[in-house]
Amino acid sequence: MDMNSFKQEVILYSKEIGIDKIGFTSATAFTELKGRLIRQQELDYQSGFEEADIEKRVRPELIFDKPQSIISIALAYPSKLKDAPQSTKSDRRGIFCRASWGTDYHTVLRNKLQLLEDFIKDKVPGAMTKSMVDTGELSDRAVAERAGIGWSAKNSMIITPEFGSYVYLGDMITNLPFEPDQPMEDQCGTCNKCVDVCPTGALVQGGQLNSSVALRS
Ligand code: B12
Repeated sequence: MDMNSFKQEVILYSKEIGIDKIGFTSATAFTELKGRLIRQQELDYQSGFEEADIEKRVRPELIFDKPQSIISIALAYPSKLKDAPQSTKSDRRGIFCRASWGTDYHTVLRNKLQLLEDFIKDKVPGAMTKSMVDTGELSDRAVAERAGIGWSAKNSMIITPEFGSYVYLGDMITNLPFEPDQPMEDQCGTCNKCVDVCPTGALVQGGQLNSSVALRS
């Protein structure tokens, strides 16, 4: 099978089903991330939501038989509410975090990944896949960064040139040898505003978040 043209087919199909960005990376170990995760654990900077087994987080072959590639997807969420109801003295309105508007993002991304899995399996009999969104073993950001979805920013988010950081991420491990994409260059440069103004000080330094502070406040 010509993997390059199949990759293009997968990209085209992803657009059809409303995936905003897609990238491909190898399934090799996330070696740099490992040290990072150990350090976060030692410092007690973790949130408790992370997969506890660090080896599983950084070595895809521990959670999938003979992995060859990982597909990363990003879905943008709206950052502005059209015709937002005004809060008035007699009719007070609360403000919900924009990331919580609409259907739970886990459901939305899982459904898109399922469609993508069905498409791949239909075209390539014997294709194996394992998808995850947020609650899986892998670091969704580390996958997205390596697959060229965006850069790993100082505020610790993956920032895309198109949608900023307002994207949710999902991953699919496969046994197909898709050609990997290139990671994107860091675009934070010397800007340090997020760290300087972080109201709780949870951003300890560029790229490092102390979750225990973030969750306490
Ligand atoms: C635990 C967790 C949290 C914790 C801790 C967040 C954190 N910064 O670590 C808490 C509860 C605080 C949290 C909050 C939020 N989260 Co959260 N969270 C996760 C979860 C489950 C694991 C993240 C993790 O392992 N962090 C540990 C750090 C160490 O690793 P990492 O961020 O994954 O990977 C990066 C760093 O390791 C860095 N890195 C690696 N080596 C090195 C070396 C150096 C020197 C440096 C500087 C950096 C660096 O590069 C990696 C890739 O970018 C992921 C889902 C998943 N399974 O991955 C979602 C996830 C990261 N969260 C997400 C979101 C949307 C949020 C919130 C915006 C939710 C909200 N509305 O408030 C906030 C953002 C807060 C923030 N600035 O991070 C998205 C991020 C999307 C994006 N664009 O980046 C994810 C990917 C969920 C998803 N599938 O979409 N989250």
